[in-house]
Amino acid sequence: MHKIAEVEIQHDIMVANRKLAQKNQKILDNSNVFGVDVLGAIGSGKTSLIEQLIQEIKYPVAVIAGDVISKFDAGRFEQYDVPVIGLNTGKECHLDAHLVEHAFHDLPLDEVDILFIENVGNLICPVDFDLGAHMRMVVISVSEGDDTVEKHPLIFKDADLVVINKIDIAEAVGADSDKMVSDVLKLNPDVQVIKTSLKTGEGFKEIMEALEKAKNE
Ligand SMILES: Nc1nc2c(ncn2[C@@H]2O[C@H](COP(=O)(O)OP(=O)(O)OP(=O)(O)O)[C@@H](O)[C@H]2O)c(=O)[nH]1
Ligand SMILES: [Mg+2]
Repeated sequence: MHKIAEVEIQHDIMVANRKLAQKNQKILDNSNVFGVDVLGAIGSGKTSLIEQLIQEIKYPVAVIAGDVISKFDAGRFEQYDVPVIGLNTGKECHLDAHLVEHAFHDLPLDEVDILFIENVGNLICPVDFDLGAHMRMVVISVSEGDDTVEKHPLIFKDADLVVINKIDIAEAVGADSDKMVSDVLKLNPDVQVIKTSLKTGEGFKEIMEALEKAKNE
């Protein structure tokens, strides 16, 4: 009996979130904003990647930074003089469409072309919570181990772009980055997978091109 009630509540939450996500996408579309949900493993380089993109992208950019507690990542983005909203999720391990909609109220969306939404770092909870973004970019790194994709398949099935970061340290941590690429493609044959090092710059240009292409589609 107890289990049945839990499933129903969960179901309602998912339905409500999907509706709000659709509403969010309409809000973005009305302001001509391309939304990118940046999700992936903890410490894989999500903030570092967005920081570099902010500096290179020629369009006006804004960021929503999701963290369990604190405003560490929001603080990192603020130094680039772009609109930033830090969202705390408290005990939750993911952003949801309702939280993101609140952040929209405090962003000058009509002056923005690309909105990056950095989700809470992990490969499990954010999967089911559509935020209304146009693109899901999943960032993992070799330091989580080259079996990460096999162990957490769901997040890769819905990804529009997968970044495998920190290839500069692949040898040091004994990870086979090519295996990680082929594991992603087994789950999602059409997705673009880009190997990067944000330390050496390898692969960064391809991410810029992939974003530009997706934005203009
Ligand atoms: N060697 C190496 N280190 C990197 C690379 N990219 C990021 N880092 C480092 O990895 C650490 C974590 O980077 P962040 O950008 O904070 O990672 P994150 O995914 O935003 O982390 P959370 O928000 O806490 O989940 C930092 O010390 C970065 O300098 C890379 O390509 N190579
Ligand atoms: Mg971060």
